[in-house]
This record gives sequence, C-alpha cells and structure tokens, in this order.
Amino acid sequence: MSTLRLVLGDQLSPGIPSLSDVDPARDVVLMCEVAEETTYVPHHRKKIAFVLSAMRHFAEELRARGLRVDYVRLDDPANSGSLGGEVARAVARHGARRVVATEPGEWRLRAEMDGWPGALGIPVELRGDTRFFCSAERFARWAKGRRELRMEFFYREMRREHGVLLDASGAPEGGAWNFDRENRKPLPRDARPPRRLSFEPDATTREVLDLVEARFASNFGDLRPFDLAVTRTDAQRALAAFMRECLPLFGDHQDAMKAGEPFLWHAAISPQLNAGLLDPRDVVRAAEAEYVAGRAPINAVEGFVRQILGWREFVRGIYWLRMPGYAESNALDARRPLPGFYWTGETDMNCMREAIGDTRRHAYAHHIQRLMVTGNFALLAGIAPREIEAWYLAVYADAYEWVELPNVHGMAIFADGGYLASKPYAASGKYIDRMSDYCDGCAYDVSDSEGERACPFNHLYWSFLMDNAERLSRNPRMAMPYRTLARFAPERRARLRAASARFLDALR
Ligand code: FAD
Ligand code: DLZ
Ligand code: SF4
Repeated sequence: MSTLRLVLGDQLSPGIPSLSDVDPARDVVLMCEVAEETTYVPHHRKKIAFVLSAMRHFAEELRARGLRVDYVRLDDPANSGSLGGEVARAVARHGARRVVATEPGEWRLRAEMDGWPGALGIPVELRGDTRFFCSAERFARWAKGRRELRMEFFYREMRREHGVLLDASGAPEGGAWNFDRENRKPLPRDARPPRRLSFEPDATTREVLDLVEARFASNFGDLRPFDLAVTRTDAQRALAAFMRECLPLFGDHQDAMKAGEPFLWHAAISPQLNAGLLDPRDVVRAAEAEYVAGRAPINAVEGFVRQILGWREFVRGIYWLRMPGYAESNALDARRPLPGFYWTGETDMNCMREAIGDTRRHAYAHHIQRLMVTGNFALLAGIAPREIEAWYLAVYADAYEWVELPNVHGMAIFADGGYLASKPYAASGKYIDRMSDYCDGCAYDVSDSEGERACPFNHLYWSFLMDNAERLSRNPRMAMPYRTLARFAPERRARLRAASARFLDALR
C-alpha cells in the first residue's frame, strides 16, 4: 500500500515527522509549488524565491537519500493551484491509500486540512511538528490556570526543562536568568558591523529567480541581488559565521539601529530556521557552546538564547493556544487604513524610510526596526490590525502566521489588550534617536513635538496616550508616561492633538 507523504515549503527538515517512517520502496513524497500559497498575501519577491528554491534543493536532498519525490512546479500546466488540489491529483496518480502530513504552521491551512479525509476518501494522518522545544500541548499545560502569561517565566521553565545555560547546581549561568539590562546600549558612532556571508545563486536558484521575476513582477521587494542561504549546508555556514563574528557583541548591540546597516550583529537566520533548514535546538546548543568555550560572554549568549528558546517558542505557544479567536481582537479599536508608504518607502520620516528600505531590499529588518519603528508607528497611528498584519506577513522572508501574528497583533500593536505583552511598546522619537542615527538625516526635528517640523512620533505618542487613557492609564507599567502627561497644560495637549490630526489627515 503506497503512502503519500506531504512536505510543505516550511517543513524542509530531514527529521520532519511525516517522513519518520517513510518506506523508500513504496512511498511517495509530495512537494508542490502552488498559486494559493504564493498569493494568499502579496509576498515579497525574495521570500517567494527563497521558499521555492529551498524547496527544490530539499527535494534533491531527499532524492539523494533514495526517496521517491513527486515535485510539482508552479509553472506545470496541470497544476491545480492549491495544496488540496495537488494532494488529490497525487493520490490518484500514485494510487495512494493514505496521506501522512505534518501539522502546518498556519491556522487557515490546518482548518483546510481537516476537510481532506472527506474530500479524498482516504485517511489523512496529521502529525505534530516536533521541530520545537515546546509542543502546543506542553504550552497549554504551562498556561493552564495562570492569570497572566509572561514570556520570562515560560523561558525559565524551558531553560530548566531543557538544561540550557545552567550550572552544575541547576542555577542559571552567570548568576541571573536575564541580562537584558546590559543589552540596550546605543551604537558607538564608529562601530563597524561584521560583513555577511553572501551565497551566490546556483542554477536551481537562478531558474527560480527567473520564474518569480516573470510571475510576480508587480509584487513588493527587490528580487536581486539574491544571496540567501537556500540549503542546509549554506545555512549552517551562515550560522557558524554568526557564532564566530557576531555573537560576542550580539547582546551589547541587540537594540541598536544604524542607517544602511540592516543586519548589525543579528543572526539573520530566521528564514532558514522557520523553513526548517536549521534546527532551533542545534542553534541554541551552538550558542551555549560558545559561552562554555569562553568565546562569547553570558549577556550575549543568554540574550540570544532567550530569543529562540524564549520568544520564538512563547509566541508559537500563544498562537496555537488562542487561534482562531486571537486574530479577531482589536483592543484599541484601531481602524486607520495602512498608509501607502509602507509599500513605497516614500515618506520624509527617515526611520520609516530606512526600515522599509531594508525590508524592500532584503525581506529583512531586525527586531527593533520591526517593533519600535514600523510597529510603533502602526500602534501610535492606529492602523487597523488586519492591514498591518497582512503587511508583516507579506514582506519578511521569515514570515509565517504562527510567528508573525503574535508579534504584530500582541507585541507591536497591543490589539490583544495585553495578553502577550504587559504594556504597549509605544515610544516617542526620543527612543528612536537614542537607539539609532536615523534622526540625523531626517526632515523632521526629533526635539520638536508640536511645530511644523515636529517629529511625528512625538505628537502621535502623546496623542496615543491621551486617546487611550481610559484603557492604559491604570496599567502600573504606564504610570510614568501618564504622570508626565498629567503635567501638560490643556493648551499643550490641544496643540499635540492638533499636530497629530494634521499629520494623520495628510496621510489620507
Ligand atoms: P536575531 O535578533 O538574531 O534573533 C535570533 C533568532 O531569535 C531569530 O532568528 C528568531 O528565530 C528568534 N526570535 C527573535 N525574536 C523573536 C520573536 N519576537 N519572535 C519569534 N522569534 C524570535 N520573526 C519571525 O521569524 N517571523 C516573523 O514573521 C516575525 N515578525 C515580527 C513582527 C514584528 C512586529 C516583530 C516585533 C517581530 C517579528 N519577528 C518575526 C521577530 C523578530 O523580529 C525576528 O525573528 C528577527 O528579527 C529575525 O532576525 P534575526 O534572525 O537576525 O534575529
Ligand atoms: C510561503 C510559501 C510559499 C510562498 N509557497 C509555497 C508553495 O508553493 N508550496 C508550499 O508547500 N509552501 C509554500 N509556502 C509555505 C507555506 O505557505 C506554509 O507551509 C504554510 O503557510 C504553513 O506554515
Ligand atoms: Fe524618525 Fe522622528 Fe527621528 Fe525623523 S526625527 S528619524 S521621524 S524619530
């Protein structure tokens, strides 16, 4: 009896559960490029090229292992355009009596797959995705009965459970669980970030680039130059270079931003991690080994490990715990349409232009750009959750809903009312000025809040606090800004509101 084993574009891991018991003599592995997945949001062209090229390389890897791979290309005239359609065609083609798949990373697809057994008339086995430290069931057990879900406590439990960065007595290495306070340093003016490894497109990637160029001509983002790692081997080389050249200073420069330097000391491995080319457990162990060998300090290694063992697992846990309802909330009643400059980058706000420009060129921006520049603006300007979420899901090469949605809906725009984060990450231009050199080249004046050239982040920030006072002023973590606001004279409040209204009106 032949079994059809489906592997999706972000399941490119040799140990993916759908292949764990594959029979090379009788089973067929199905991989398919389909219109539905390439268009459900208008993905960045680099993201599409990355996924399709990585899929094609993975198919070759499986063939080299002796597996039979049925690979359907996007330009195959018989391609039905949907995963369900392709599975149905492959079942008929191979006379399969059973389908085995690994749970997908997005709710919409999970819900669709529930209908497959009925549609196909054969059993469809959906296996849990084991490529994470924490399963959805484990997270639900942790969350049960807790009044508040806070990443820090979840992270400590994961450290203990997986024995990460603990000393012989089980206490945290370095004497603390968290070194965040040491990790918020602005960048010295003369700081020189390390050069990145660049991976020359091979014949497979070049073919994909031509396909994407022809089919997705009007999509957002620069397709070329394309130098992302699309194989496991290259992803591991990129990871090794990060460990060697960036990790020691990762902590110090984690929150800094610099014009023309998108990557700084960050790893830039999220596309490869999320597609399955890298395993988070290997990445965490590799970072820990750098600490043990004395090549990287604890504030850097702990800070990096927290991103992967903490945040990445935490947001995934929240996604599966709360979907599908999670996406529905709009706690701050944000309704403004997404301004066009999120797609064009054409704005006088230099910080936004830089962050969107990096995004357009690389399908990448680092965490603080996403959170404190484009995310902060969306929060302060009250951009409708669905509009800003669709943007984030489209423009980053690492974006899948399980990770994008909690980060945007919960962390950046507070649309979940504080389920994920204890307070909104709202900040004025002062924060951006402290953590970057963006304000130096800006048409606006970061020290002005009300005048003609006032930095929009300033008046928007104060107006945001005024507009949401009923909901936010009782939050103890917001006490300080509300105390400052309380000292503003009514005339000053009125001028700030007027400056915001003028700016937001002009956005229309
Ligand atoms: P580094 O700073 O080097 O961190 C190392 C790794 O930690 C990352 O590769 C990533 O796997 C993990 N990580 C760090 N922070 C987070 C986080 N908050 N959530 C989950 N994983 C994290 N990450 C995505 O992978 N996909 C997304 O679609 C995505 N959307 C985001 C949207 C917003 C508004 C925000 C604020 C953050 C988002 N993130 C997303 C998290 C984070 O910004 C990226 O993971 C990170 O920028 C990737 O770059 P890096 O590999 O250089 O990360
Ligand atoms: C992101 C993406 C794209 C652009 N194209 C495909 C595709 O053609 N075939 C495929 O199997 N997967 C693709 N993916 C990844 C899927 O969107 C991803 O598997 C689901 O969103 C679940 O996380
Ligand atoms: Fe951004 Fe304001 Fe600084 Fe300009 S002045 S770069 S808008 S924070």
